Amino acid sequence: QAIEKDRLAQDFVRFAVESGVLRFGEFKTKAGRLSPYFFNAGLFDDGAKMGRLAEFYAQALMESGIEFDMVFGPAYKGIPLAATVAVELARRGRNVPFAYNRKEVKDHGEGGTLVGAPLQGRVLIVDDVMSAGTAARESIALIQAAGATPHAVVIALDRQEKATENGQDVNHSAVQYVRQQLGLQVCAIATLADLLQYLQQDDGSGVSAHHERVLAYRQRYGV
Ligand code: OMP
Repeated sequence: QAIEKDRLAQDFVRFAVESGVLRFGEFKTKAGRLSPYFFNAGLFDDGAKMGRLAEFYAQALMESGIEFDMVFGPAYKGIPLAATVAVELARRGRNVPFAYNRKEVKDHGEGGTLVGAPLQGRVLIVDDVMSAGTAARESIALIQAAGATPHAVVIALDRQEKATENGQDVNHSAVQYVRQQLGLQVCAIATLADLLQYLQQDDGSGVSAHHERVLAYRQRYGV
């Protein structure tokens, strides 16, 4: 099973690099760190790429054995993710309800901030990246406020870097915090370790040139 997961992760990293979603250069993260790589899920920008992405999420979820009653996509980037993952799960014989939130409260029409199926039972949050964990905490609070149980999180990429609390780096990652302190299960299609493994191989595409800088970044901010 570990081998399967490894293969899925390597296939996914290659797919993300080839789609131009995972890029190398100099990027500022939400936490203000200067990163030699950036994963921009918004660049899965056609039907084929979204379909393939959803297959990766569904496969990773099925391999993880995580149980859940419904999926939730946090605005904005989680919305198409939750929708397409729900479609892919249904295609694989597992039809579950899905919901998402809007960022602006609507005071007319249907009202409120939640759209889709009522939040209930064990909720699986579908999101793109976890770095410092700010986005995950917001989703968890929202699900709890609706009276449902935040049960698990599935993300495409776990950056495996130090979380921040009140602007200070701490010694655990956001994923570790969500797992250990909040008690949710977390499944990532790929991690920073998988990215480093991918960059180590010399397949002639030139990606190995980035290995050193990504490694230096991990030494500074990684857990
Ligand atoms: P946290 O909320 O700090 O966990 O950061 C997650 C968010 O960071 C994502 O939802 C993105 O907005 C952004 N992000 C990426 O999308 N890709 C990256 O490679 C890095 C980040 C980031 O800013 O840390």
